[in-house]
Amino acid sequence: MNPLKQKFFEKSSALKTEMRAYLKEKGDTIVDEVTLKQVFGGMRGVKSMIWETSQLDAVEGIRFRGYSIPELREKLPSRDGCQEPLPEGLFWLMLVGEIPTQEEVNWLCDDWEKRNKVPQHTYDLLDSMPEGTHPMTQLIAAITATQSESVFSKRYSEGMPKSDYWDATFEDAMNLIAKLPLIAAYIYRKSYHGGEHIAPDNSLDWAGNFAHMLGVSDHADFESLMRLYLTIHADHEGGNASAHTVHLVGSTLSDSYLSLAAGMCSLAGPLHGLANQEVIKFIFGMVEELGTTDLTKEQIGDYVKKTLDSGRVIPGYGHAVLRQPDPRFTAQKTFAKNYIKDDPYVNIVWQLFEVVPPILDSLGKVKNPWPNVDAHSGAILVHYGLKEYTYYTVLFGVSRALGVLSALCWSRALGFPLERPKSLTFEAIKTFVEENA
Ligand code: CMX
Repeated sequence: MNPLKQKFFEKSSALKTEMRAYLKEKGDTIVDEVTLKQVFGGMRGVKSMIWETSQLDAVEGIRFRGYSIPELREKLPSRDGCQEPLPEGLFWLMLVGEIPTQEEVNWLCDDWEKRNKVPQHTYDLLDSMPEGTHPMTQLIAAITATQSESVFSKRYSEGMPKSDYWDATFEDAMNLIAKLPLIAAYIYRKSYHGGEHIAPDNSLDWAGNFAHMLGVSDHADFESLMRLYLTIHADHEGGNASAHTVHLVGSTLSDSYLSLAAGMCSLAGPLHGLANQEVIKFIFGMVEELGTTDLTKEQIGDYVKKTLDSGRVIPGYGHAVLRQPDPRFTAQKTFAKNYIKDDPYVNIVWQLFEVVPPILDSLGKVKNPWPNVDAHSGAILVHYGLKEYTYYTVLFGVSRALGVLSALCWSRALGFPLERPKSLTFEAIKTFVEENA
């Protein structure tokens, strides 16, 4: 058995035994009360699932297995000459709860390289899609088509016992993650560069190779950006829409491919991952209307208010859980400060950071006026030449696969059942309230 799989098996078997015993003893403990506001309001904050790979605090932001983003930047292995962490290291950490050694990360890098073959019919399907098909639609279709490779699906049809679900899910997760940069780069080159594809450079790491195959910049800093980007977007505990979708669909024993494709459908919504394209579109629109990138705060403020008055949201701001600036925003701001000097679009992102929160606060209804992860990414990508913003959510999706698929391995290893919450009609709610007044 490979070293990561062996470690995962040992850790998950131990936790499964511990959890079962714990539930037997404490299973009737009440952990939450649910109000009508939560029932009607998108289940905000209802404690109702187990997600081992990361946990979100409203003020502090995300912690992956207890480590904050600044700690990950310091502790995760990196590649020679690059200060940013390797996403392979984060995957290892999420899967087995330990910061890997450099050797372990090198092993994972090599293992993914061996698994990174994409079936021809996936490329043929992408080639058959009409010009202008949104890259997220292409990604979802391509992941679904690649499901023909699913080890879980094959073994299930052959009568796989429950005790082996974790193993087949592990194989699918590893295979799919290894293939995703090739699929995603293919979508990019096909959509914006006349189908001139760039062969992988297998001497590079997972993120570095992805940056190479995108072919937007031969600057080593772009590879560094991709390593950071693919690390910080990976996971945001289990209740966010893309993660929860993967969890829900996976609970039916749909394999990793179908579960991830479903999660990508969630990520493709403008209130979630698509916000990263909406942010730069918003900034481009503002620059076009005002005729300059040299904007005053008053001009930006007026444009923001006009957007709000027209009944739209300010993309990249607000969050369902966070109540402070998103540390993923701050990590990108730090990156931009270290690597980029005086870029007009980066400067606008920083001006928006000063202008937007007081305006959103003044509306009196926005619970979190601060920037989220999507507020910054576009301006940095534009700086390195990746200007085709309809592609941005695909980058988010490639990263998100690391978190949701490692979590899916845990779900199958811990034997979590089919998810099935209760819904009610409004009439039933009113009757319940009356009877319990
Ligand atoms: N601009 C304008 N209005 C906003 C707002 C924003 N950025 N954020 C919240 N509001 C509004 C909501 O639309 C809601 O208005 P109504 O009561 O009129 O419907 C009100 O403020 C209360 O919303 P909330 O409780 O503060 O926020 P929610 O938990 O309902 O929604 C989110 C969270 C992210 C959907 C929302 O802040 C938003 O629409 N932001 C802009 C889109 C965005 O950046 N999404 C990306 C999030 C990160 C990610 O998943 O990638």
